Amino acid sequence: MSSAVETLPILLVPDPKLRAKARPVGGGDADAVRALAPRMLDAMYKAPGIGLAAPQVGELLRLIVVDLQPEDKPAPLVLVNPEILAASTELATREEGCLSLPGQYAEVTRPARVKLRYLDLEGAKREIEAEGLLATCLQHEVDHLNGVLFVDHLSALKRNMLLRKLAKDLKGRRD
Ligand code: K1U
Ligand code: ZN
Repeated sequence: MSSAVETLPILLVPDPKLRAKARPVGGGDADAVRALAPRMLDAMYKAPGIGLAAPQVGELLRLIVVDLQPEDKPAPLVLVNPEILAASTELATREEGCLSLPGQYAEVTRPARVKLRYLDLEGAKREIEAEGLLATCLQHEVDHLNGVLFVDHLSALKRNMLLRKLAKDLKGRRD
């Protein structure tokens, strides 16, 4: 008998769970979240990626994980019930990808800096101020908690092109 914990599969577009609004983590979720967070980090490192939101692994909870330096020395961040408290008026454009839309990339414009409030795994209130790739990644992950994908920030034309290409690529993988 094997005791190995299986890697969580990452849902792909058009899974409806990726379009649902996740619910806040409550006191009764503490054990489930403490078990889920390391499994999400494991799935993110293996993908590989720099962020992952619970809905991407089928759990409609407001929980995200981020690590911008997965191949260097790990610096995992686990954010429970993250909320964007402030966003700069200055914008930044950066190429984004998404583990739920494998192989698809596009330039997305978002606030350059953000301040978030969240709970850590011990339930302590924390705040983080971010700029650069971390700001982009945190906004991308919080979007996932609201059923929003990076393609929603694009024009309808670019979005549809990208979604059609994804459908074709995924069909190619299956055939
Ligand atoms: O949420 C996700 O789907 C993860 C996504 C996060 C993200 C990437 C880029 C900009 C914004 C948000 C990814 O991690 S896609 C993969 C990726 O960017 C990457 C993979 C390996 C090494 C470095 C980056
Ligand atoms: Zn994503």
